Amino acid sequence: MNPKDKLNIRDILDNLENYRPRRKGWTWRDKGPIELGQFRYIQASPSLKNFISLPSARSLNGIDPQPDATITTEIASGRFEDDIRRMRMAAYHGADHIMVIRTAGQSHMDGLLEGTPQGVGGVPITRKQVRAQRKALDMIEDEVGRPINYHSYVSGVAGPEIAVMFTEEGVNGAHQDPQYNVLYRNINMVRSFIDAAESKKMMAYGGLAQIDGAHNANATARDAWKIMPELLVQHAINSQMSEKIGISPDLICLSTVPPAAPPSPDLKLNLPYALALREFFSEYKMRAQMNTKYMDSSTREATVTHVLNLLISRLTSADIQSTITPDEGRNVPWHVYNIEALDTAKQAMMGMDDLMGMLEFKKEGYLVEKKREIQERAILMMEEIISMGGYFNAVEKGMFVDSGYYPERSGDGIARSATGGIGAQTVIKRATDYLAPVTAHYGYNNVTQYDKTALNNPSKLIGGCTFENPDLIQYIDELDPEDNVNRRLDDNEKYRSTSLIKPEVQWLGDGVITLDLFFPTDELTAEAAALEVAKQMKLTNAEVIHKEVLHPSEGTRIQLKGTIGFDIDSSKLVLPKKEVLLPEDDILKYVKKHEIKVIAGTGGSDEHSVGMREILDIKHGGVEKYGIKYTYLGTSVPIEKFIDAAIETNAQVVMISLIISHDDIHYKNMQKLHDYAVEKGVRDKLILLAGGTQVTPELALKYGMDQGFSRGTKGLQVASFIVKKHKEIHDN
Ligand code: Z98
Repeated sequence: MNPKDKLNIRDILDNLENYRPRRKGWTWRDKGPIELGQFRYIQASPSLKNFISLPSARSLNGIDPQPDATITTEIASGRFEDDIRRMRMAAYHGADHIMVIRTAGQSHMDGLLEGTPQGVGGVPITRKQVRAQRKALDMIEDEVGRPINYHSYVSGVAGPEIAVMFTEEGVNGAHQDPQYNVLYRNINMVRSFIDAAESKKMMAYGGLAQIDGAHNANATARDAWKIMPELLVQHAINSQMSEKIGISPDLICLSTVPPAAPPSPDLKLNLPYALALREFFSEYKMRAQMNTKYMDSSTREATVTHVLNLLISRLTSADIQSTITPDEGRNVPWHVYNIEALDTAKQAMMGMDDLMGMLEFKKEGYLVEKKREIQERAILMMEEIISMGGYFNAVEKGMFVDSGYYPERSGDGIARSATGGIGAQTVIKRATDYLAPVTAHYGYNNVTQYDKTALNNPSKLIGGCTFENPDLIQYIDELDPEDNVNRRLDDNEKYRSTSLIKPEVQWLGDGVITLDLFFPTDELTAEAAALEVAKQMKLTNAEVIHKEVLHPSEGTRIQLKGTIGFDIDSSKLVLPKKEVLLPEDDILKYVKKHEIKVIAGTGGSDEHSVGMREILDIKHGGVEKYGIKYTYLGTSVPIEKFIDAAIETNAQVVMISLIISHDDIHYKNMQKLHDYAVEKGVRDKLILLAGGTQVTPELALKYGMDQGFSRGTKGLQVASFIVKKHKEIHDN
């Protein structure tokens, strides 16, 4: 794919029934020290083929060092076709683990849907959507030059069906934890564990990475940091089950969330916990997830907590680094927040590269004592669960997600009955001649009665099942004639195939914009005033998405979203010509070889010198930074003096600042400068540059200058022009 071309969703959907994933299973990043630009990084991974680097990389030759951890982004717009575009943007910013959130509470659906219905807060997972997204990611990973893992969730009573579909379609990772179903979705515990056994068996066959659900206890518990011992217990139960069923330990990922967040003493609570966890579960992988419990609508606050969480990841370890929080806490899962969170992770992780190569934890004192205390509490809890008769009995007695710091109990845990919940009484004992002719199947499968050689793969009886022979998969394109992607693509086709464009936050042509406002008043008034602004600006669906009191009476900040009702015709826009600047290093090298001298000043009766000084001085990146020497003649300099001084000092460049535009005096002075240079016979040798708020390049050229520079000009632009022109004149 060419970065200059947009993804064509219709092409992706074309012939989808015959698309086959090109690989199965999870891929970790290549890791190890790398040399990049002028630096050596230790906890790093090779650069991408196509990427967008951090803004500050502008001063570092655009390098884009990638951390060693797999970086996740969760995408949840509700339209899979728009999510695909976001995936491509995310990959350019360093995501190689794309988690598609299913529509809100999909665990409550009893079976798999087909087609491409629109979702709420995520997509209802279907084969067509999964296949289209895997196909798109196959293209995107070629573009960025790194494998991208595609991920969703295996839960609810449809769990095993979803696991089959994911394995068939080359999904690379999934959340799977029976405790999640039991505790948060009230699915019968017997059914959940049986389903989990089946699902995990298939995930093991498909090489999918598995993420557990312990983090949900953090998000649910009243005081998230008090359930630290239980988190270790939950991780233990799921990881042991997964390993015994056959998932390779390096694909068993513990979903760990730093349990606390500021204003609690973040690191004092989170660091001992992180160490306790990693010591207990060193053979497994850590999926470091953000703490959403204490996230609100402030992206600034969410980002700070995110960075503290990233610090924990660097102080301990993270194999997969999640970046969801600023989205999820704010509940505005828009393109821009996925990208911002990815950049936050990349920036913070590379900024903290090799932290533990320089530091060491104290061997005694608070940190080790607290770590051990958490571990002891977890072991005690596990022992009590065993003495109660096992997990099911413990859940019946409300042992889990209790807000007490174990062994303290508050009595507010989630209690479920072993005979109750969704799917209760649906588990029956397999008959003695039970047989399922499928490749990956948990437990008793009486295949040898038919074929002794089929013991290790019962699907041999039917010549291979859908895992070996994808042609057996029943592909259903669409079920709903209205709620499907074809309809949606038709509805917003004009934004794909004409020059019309519209601002968007998550869906093509959604027309949503955000406004950032400050009102010198209290919160309630500010909110009402913001909505009034929206009304007068003719925004529809206006909604306040964030407010921050700066002072109870002096002022409130409001962030507002609303929808505009018009399109922009991009073919009618007048685009400024984008000047290609020389790289800073090239300018420096050239000026070192060829001395360049400038005569500068404000011309005529112009006393405004600040802008010109900024272009000259090294402090704010003026031309001096590149080795160009200048003589500053001062303000209100007679026009002739510029040329005379240039001749006298052998300068090759004249820079004249002309702010005053009254009576077109700026044009007249440019012309005068040019004419006088001609009169003196030096025009060919001199580079004449004019600058000022009313000086456009077009007008400067018209009045005899070599170039004009307007408001917002930086020294680099001027230096780059001078070098290019100098080369041209002196032919070198
Ligand atoms: C995350 N987005 O972990 P529903 N299984 C497990 C889960 O943690 C989840 C689901 C299934 C966050 C947290 N987690 C959200 C173990 C969800 C999803 O019921 O369809 O929402 O299941 O990345």
